[in-house]
Amino acid sequence: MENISIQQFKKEYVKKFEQLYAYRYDEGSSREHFVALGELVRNYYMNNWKSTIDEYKEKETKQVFYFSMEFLPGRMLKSNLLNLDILPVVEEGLRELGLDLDEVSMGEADPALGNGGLGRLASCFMDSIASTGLAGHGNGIRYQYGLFKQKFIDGYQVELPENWLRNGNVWEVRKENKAVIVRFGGQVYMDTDEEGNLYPRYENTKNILAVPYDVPQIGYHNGIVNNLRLWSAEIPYGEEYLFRTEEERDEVKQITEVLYPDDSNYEGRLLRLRQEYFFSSAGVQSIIRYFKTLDEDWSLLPDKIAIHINDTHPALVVPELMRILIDEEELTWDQAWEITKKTISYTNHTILQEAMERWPIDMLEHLLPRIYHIIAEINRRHIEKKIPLYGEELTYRTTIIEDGQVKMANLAIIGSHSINGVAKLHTNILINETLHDFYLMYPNKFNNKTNGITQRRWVQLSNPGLTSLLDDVIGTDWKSNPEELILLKAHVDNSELLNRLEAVKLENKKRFAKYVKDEMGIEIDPNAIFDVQIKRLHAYKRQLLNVLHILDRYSQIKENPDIDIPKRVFIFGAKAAPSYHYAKQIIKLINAVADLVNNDTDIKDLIKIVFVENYGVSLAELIIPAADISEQISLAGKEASGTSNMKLMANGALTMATMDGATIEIYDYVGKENIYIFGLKNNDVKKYHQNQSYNSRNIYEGNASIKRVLNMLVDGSIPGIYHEGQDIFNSLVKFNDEYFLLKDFDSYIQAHKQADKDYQDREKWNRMALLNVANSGPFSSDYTILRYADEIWKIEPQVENLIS
Ligand code: 26V
Repeated sequence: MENISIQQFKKEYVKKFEQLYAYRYDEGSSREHFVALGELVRNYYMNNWKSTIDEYKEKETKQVFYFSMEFLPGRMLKSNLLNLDILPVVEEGLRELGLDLDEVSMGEADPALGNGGLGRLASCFMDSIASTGLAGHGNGIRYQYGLFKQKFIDGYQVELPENWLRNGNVWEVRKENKAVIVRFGGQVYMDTDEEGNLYPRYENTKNILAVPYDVPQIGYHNGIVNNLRLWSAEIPYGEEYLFRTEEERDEVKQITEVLYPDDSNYEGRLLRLRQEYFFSSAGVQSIIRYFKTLDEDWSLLPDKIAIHINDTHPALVVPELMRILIDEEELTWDQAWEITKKTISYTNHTILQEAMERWPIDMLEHLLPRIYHIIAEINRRHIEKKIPLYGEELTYRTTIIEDGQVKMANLAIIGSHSINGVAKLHTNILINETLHDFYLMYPNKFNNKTNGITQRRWVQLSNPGLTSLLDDVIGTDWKSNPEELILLKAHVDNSELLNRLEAVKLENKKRFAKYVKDEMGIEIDPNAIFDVQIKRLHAYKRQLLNVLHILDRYSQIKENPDIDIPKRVFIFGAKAAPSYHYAKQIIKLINAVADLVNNDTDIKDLIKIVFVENYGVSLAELIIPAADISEQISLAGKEASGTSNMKLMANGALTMATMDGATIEIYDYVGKENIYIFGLKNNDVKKYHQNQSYNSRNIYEGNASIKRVLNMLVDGSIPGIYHEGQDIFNSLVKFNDEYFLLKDFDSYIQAHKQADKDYQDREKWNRMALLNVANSGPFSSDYTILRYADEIWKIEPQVENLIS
């Protein structure tokens, strides 16, 4: 982006606005201003978008395609301005026009095309791929409705549709000329042509048109603009007569209508399988079409293209690529198989067995007959080849098809050259436990890639106060090379700086407090400790343990009103899957405890509870800079990585944590003095399971404070939770507390007592906060993505990087 002056920007902006709306710009709403600004900003990147894509093609640069069922980009306006290096000019220009960029930015819808960590990671990766100058693109689904909008009614979660496209989307470009056909259903017969070659003949298939909408992925100050391609399902032109009934037409629309709001409990739903094949097939077809413009030699495909699959949701790319190479390009099975494996790589994102995808054979065979044939043949050859090497027992434990089901993780591992976990512990658990049989077969496929986050969105954009502090103290190089944040360490004893850090935090807390007052009518004290747990609601993440701590603290204060502890504000943000009954009961519990505690004047505001509605990327941007404590309290061995832990750390929050996921690596960097660790370790949990020696009722009976807190769930102390209180109590006492909350309770309480004490010594606290910021550099997704590029995708940055 060549330099643009404030004057010029203002002129162009006013002209753009008035051309769009035919009235004066100062009469516009934020939404209209957002659209006008978006339209103008498009002009600033369109040339680079075209030249980036042209150049990759001209130079035949190897490109990676990141297939993900979910992306959570957040609002894109400010991020695009930042990366184009025109944020200050636009901000000032608007100010001079009497407009406020932050307000204009609120006119943009936040695309919630994902559930949680996996989708947000995909978007951090898209930003990092472009910003480190890598040739890489996203491939996903353009859901008409994003993740449901959450409301609380009487403390219960209610889900409303999220029609994020209602007012259009300025960033996307519909590319009808790049549409492809995706085939479903029907029958397939193997026939021979005149030359005696076998080929599949299809009958009665339903052909759906996949239309791409491309969204630019702008690199940070480097002129690169990559592509995020989101597919939408339509009836093919001129074939409307084949979709005569309302039902048939609806079936097409439905494919890309809604995002499944479940992120942990696998359900074999036909529509979901349709979605998975739809975007996998469309993506592979468009890649193949591109490759054919370059080369005739199929063996070069893995030298020009890498396909990465974000969890198993796009695992059908394996048989789809095989299908195209064999059926359409007439390669032999062995040729096609080598190419497929070399092209595809896979990331696993979960340890939970209940989240592993398995499709019933009948369903797959019916919906995708040819694809099923190919999977069955992959499986047959796998068994035939591995039995002589590994014996029957091990081989049969690794089959793709078993008990009438197709196991997608097994397909992804067998059909790719790389499988990685997302934090060291997670990868070790895959290697030693969950996927051990595969590790014995393919030790070289396994590798770790600890997750990361982009400091551009999560520090520069969301925390301008911290950003200018950093610029003043260590210079600006950290922005392109976040490891430079470690330079901050040299200033750990500079008390003036520590005070400034505290002042920045206070400002951010005031900003959030204002939101809470305006939106929820709750008054919170910015001098209190802001204690934050923001993530999907799930039993293993143990929001309930957080609540038990609050209830314990509440009882202590009631007992001893003169207790000398700092004020605390407990902040929650969490959506529950609509069908996840227990998670929804915990939402109700948190809201009921909030009602009780927030309105109890006896406790003199020593505790406040804020459960924000509709937590998502935009709210995260407001909450994270205001956090003092980051709750990462999953049962050890359950959270694959976590990424809010990294965002919170980068913003100077202290982590309250079990040794789980990437939090272990945070601990390794900041050191034990600058983090609060409590609870069982993964090995302890394993031992309890092996010996079946855990007995939560004994703990309940033998621990007075636990007993007091749990009794509150059932004795009417908390109004309005008659059923929920009983069910939750039973889960902890009668059904043996699956996630060991009671076992970890005491050490959790102790850790919080230590945090109270430390907060009263503000210099100490600020020093710890500073060291957290200083050590957060290694968790930049830029480094993560460069390791993917180097070790898995074998691609190199196309521009000079400051990163060594
Ligand atoms: C899983 C499933 C399984 C059932 C079908 C629907 C569905 C939809 C989404 C998902 C994603 C669950 C996996 C996930 O989000 N894992 C999270 O990935 C983060 C990024 O690697 C990681 O930080 C979190 O620890 C992990 O829980």
